[in-house]
Amino acid sequence: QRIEVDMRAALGTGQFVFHYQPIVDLARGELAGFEALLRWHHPTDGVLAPGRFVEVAEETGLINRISADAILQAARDLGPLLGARPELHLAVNLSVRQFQDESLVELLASLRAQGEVPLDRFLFEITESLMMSGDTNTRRMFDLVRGSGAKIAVDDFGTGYSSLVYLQNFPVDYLKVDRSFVANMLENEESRQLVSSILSMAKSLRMEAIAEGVENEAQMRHLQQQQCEFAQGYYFCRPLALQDALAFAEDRE
Ligand code: G
Ligand code: G
Ligand code: MN
Ligand code: NA
Repeated sequence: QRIEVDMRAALGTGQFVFHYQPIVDLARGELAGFEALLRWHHPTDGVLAPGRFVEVAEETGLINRISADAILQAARDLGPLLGARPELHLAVNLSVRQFQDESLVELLASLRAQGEVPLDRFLFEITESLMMSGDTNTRRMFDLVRGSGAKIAVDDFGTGYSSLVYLQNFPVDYLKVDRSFVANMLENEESRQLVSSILSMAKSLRMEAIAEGVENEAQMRHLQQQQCEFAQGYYFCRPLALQDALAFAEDRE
């Protein structure tokens, strides 16, 4: 497969970088952090989104190196910004395979050794399927990540089949409300009820909620009224290249 050959050649060359989507604190109307979204600056095919390459990266296991490189680079890039605004969080997606791999331990150690960004500024986004995998290593990894001070969010919450028991058994800090619910919540009573259930579930479990895919002011206001703590989406901002993310953060000071 050409893509795999290209991917191996790209390792360590800086072709994999993050774009950053702002996450806003709804009560304060302030920037709370960024979600890091992987992009591949392919030498001939342009800028590729994860949909084009993450599956192959996962199958080949290359995702661990690609992601670790990108995260270490992000920590260096964001060091000065986080120094100026220490309350910012950087949310990073980890697949099931990444979360269960020993290289996560090394990554946390490298981040700590690098010292640019304290680990408690990181928020790792995992999927519901990770909690259901039953892998005995998962629990150990959870404790390791939480022990480092990093936070954990469950991404796309509500689209998987996780039961409440998993949420009780795993120490999770945030639930991310899947954007499909947000997209429909003002027109569709069921989506609205779902969003409101997820928000109250988060509250009763002492977690905070981050709504994804907010595309207009009406959605933003509804979430604010429902006391959803954080939101992201095109209404606020698209994912930005590093320089633009820095400018965005400076504007909000
Ligand atoms: O912009 P968007 O196309 O970036 O992202 C599409 C999907 O790819 C999202 O579901 C997101 O969770 C996933 N994704 C983005 N960046 C990463 C990453 O660094 N690692 C992993 N495993 N998934 C990512
Ligand atoms: O699954 P993950 O949540 O990590 O997905 C992030 C994906 O959602 C990225 O592909 C990102 O580009 C996309 N995205 C971010 N904001 C919006 C939005 O407001 N609307 C839509 N449709 N997609 C969004
Ligand atoms: Mn995500
Ligand atoms: Na998501």
